[in-house]
Amino acid sequence: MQRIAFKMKLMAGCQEEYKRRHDTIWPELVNLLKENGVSDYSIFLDEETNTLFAIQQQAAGQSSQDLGSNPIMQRWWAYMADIMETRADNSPVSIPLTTVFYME
Ligand code: RM4
Repeated sequence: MQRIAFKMKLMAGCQEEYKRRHDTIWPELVNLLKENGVSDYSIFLDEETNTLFAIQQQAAGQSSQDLGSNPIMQRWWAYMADIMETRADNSPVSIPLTTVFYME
């Protein structure tokens, strides 16, 4: 198991909508993540900067952000593209973060 973190950027004024869409996350997307070893996945929002901080466990050597070739993830990213900073293929701009402290 490996714990990884990354940040993404939310468009201004979209906090409620971002939370609403994740409160009603598609079951098929949750299944896709679990089938690919992603678990214990949280996303936090820094309301001052609209930075999204994501942390998750990965068991299969790939994170949620590595699943962009899957049609379900492609649909989800297209659905989210109007409220997030994205690349040309709709994938959210995801910046990996480095662990500098851990306490069990
Ligand atoms: C985020 C982002 C990520 C996805 C999660 C479920 O908004 O799109 O790629 O892993 O949702």
